[in-house]
Amino acid sequence: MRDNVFSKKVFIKSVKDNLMTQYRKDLSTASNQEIFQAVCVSVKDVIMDEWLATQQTFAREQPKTVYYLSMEFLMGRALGNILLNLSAYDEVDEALKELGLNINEIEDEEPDPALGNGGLGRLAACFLDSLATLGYAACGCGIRYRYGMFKQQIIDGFQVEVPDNWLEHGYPFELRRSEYRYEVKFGGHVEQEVDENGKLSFVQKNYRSVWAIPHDIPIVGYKNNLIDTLIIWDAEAKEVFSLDSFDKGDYQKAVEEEMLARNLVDVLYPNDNHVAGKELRLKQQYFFVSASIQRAIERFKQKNDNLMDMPKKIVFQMNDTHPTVAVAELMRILLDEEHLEWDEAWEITTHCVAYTNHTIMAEALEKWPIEIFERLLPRVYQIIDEINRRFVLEIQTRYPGNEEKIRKMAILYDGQVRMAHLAIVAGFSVNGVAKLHTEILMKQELRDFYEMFPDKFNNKTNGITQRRFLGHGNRLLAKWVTDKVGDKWYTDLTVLKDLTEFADVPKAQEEFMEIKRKNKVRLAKYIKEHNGIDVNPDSIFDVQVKRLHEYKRQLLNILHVMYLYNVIKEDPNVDIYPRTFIFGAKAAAGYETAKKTIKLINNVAEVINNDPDINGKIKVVFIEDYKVSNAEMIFAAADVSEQISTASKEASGTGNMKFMLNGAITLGTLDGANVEMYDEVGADNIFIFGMSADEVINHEKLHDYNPIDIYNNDPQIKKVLNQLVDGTYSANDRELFRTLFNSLLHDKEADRYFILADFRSYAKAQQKINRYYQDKKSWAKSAILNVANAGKFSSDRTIQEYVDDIWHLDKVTIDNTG
Ligand code: 26W
Repeated sequence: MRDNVFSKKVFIKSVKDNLMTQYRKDLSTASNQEIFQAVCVSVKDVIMDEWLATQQTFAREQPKTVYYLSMEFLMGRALGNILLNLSAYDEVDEALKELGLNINEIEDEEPDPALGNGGLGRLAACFLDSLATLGYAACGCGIRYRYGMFKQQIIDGFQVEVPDNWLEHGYPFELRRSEYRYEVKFGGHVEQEVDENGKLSFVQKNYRSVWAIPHDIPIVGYKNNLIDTLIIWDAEAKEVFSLDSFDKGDYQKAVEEEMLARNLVDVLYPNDNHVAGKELRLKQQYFFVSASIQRAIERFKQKNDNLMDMPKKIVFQMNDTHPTVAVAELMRILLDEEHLEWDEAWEITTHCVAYTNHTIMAEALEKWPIEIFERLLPRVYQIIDEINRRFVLEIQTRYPGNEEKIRKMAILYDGQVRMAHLAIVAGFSVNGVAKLHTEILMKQELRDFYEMFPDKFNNKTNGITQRRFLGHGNRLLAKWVTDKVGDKWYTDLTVLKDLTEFADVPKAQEEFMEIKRKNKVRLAKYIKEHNGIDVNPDSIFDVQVKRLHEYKRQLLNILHVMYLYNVIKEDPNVDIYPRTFIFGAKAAAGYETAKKTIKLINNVAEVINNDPDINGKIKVVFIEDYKVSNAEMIFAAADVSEQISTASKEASGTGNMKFMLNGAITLGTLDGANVEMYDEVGADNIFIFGMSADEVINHEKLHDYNPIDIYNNDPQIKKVLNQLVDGTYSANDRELFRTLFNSLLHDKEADRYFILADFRSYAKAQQKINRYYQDKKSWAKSAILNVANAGKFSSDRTIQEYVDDIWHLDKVTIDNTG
């Protein structure tokens, strides 16, 4: 069937027909958005058949299914990716050309569904792509936020948040399935009842409830006819509120349920690695978790009659602590609705749920006040209380008389529910996302739990999908790679190793650098259009794109730019190869220091870019609204990848891998997955600087770090810091950056991310890069070797490890002849 629709002729006809039936327009009168919608309908026709075939195969073969529970899925645009995975991209490209259309412009019409903040959400999206491609039954479960991650505008150098109304024109790839809705209950109180068999049961009374309505989004496997599903849940009021309900009885209840449904899924919390502790967020968590578990159990029961077999067919992977209320919700359903005994329910739960930790940042640990929990989820709270009671007994048996252990490990403590503890106690697997991260969890953060449950702990180093981040994002390099080593890399990234032999070949080096240059020209054009800044495609593109957070140290990067500026001002002939420092980052709306850093970057850009003395040596660009769609283009164009977090703070990082795959050379600390990238690519092809994780952790323990000493003893650093408050970058308001200045020198925990401690070592590494780039051959060789050694960082590898060690899924093949 595919061949048919994607033969050029059939496809063109189908698009034209769709334009006619949907809009009564032809190509000459339709807008690009209308053409985009028409193209999507044509593509959807193909998908529908395969989607159905996949679901039928799953129903028949009953493979074990992973339910990936995640508050965030940062999918990025679907059209291009779907075409690529259907192996129809080139045909559609040509077909559109024949119609006088440019596929990129059509793709640009798609809203970028940004239902996530950053790394964790994008990882979930890569995982779904790999699951489908590897042939596993998977169901992503998330929330259909009406407003995703805000759009960022930069106005006068400041970040301004604009709502992201991604559903404005309708989302062509979702399928609303109101027939599969579930009820989710909040509030009220619990009553004990004795049923007809004399058994005690717990019933939630006087609650408010909403419908959870699933919307299915297809996850198209790469050339294998398999289509998995991402379900995003929308909330709907149980009955449309009308004034008539005066008569029907509970007016107040009707109003409250209407309000509940209306607000529940309005907006994604734009915090990354920082909890806001808002009650609505807990409601969101319970809402999508409850609906997803209800659905999983219902599906299971359609074909199985023994619930004790659930662990053979279902695994729930909890993406960080956000969905860990799943533990108690699963218990509740098994106890109250399926009428199992506690021990049976616990047996099932503890073999069905697994937990991934994505961060060691203390401020990201989710803890909910018991008061909120109890009020919002009274029965779920009772169950958590009982899980905690039993767990505390276990601690006491294991460590008699050791109150300290209870204090440190209990799930309920100090008036709070500690979600990570709940996840670890109930989960049969606890994993970190890079080797170093997992080690830190086992030795420091979760040490007591590791001691008690060593077998639960394991590492799964993150990965990225090469289909989107090379195949789609960097078509030129993808073709070059295929020419050199064949196209097997689409499903086996380790074949990139075969590029090694080309690293030393001058012709290959030239081709590679030419592709990089073309990608830089493409990005330069984007920057000109979006930022109005001219950049030189022959300069080094030095890029830091990621969420703005103090631990990621964008401040270190920009302070170094300020330092370079001083160096050039002092000696205009200094040997500095032209460099463009490119930033892209969103700051959480309430994160003042992060927002100030954005303003600083923009003000530094303003000063430096307009100073004729600089003579094109350095330029600073802040790319507005960094998101998945422009990220693909940015990775492709980068020469230097800045991965400069304070060692021990970045759990893994995944942007680092995307840059590497696109042949950028990493400038980084030995943090997160950088450590493993270093192991793969070798010391000659990566620039490492700064303190090690152990050193950082030691300073934190000893409280012996004093940034003032560095400030006082290093005149160049002193000068840069003083420029934060002497008007150099804020002539009209010298106090503008005082908070940044103080955060480095005078706050209680001054420079808690060791920026000054690592500054010299960073500057030195930057200087090495300056020299190395001028040796074009060596640079090209290293860059090619980065691509060649990126094989490990495919999310296909990661997913296969999850399957082998945690999920134990069955491989499925879809027969497409039927
Ligand atoms: C509750 C507030 C909150 C929101 C988001 C806390 C924590 C988060 C996420 C865990 C933050 C996040 O995205 N973490 C990133 O996860 C990536 C995927 O594993 C890692 O590569 C990054 O290092 C990690 O920061």
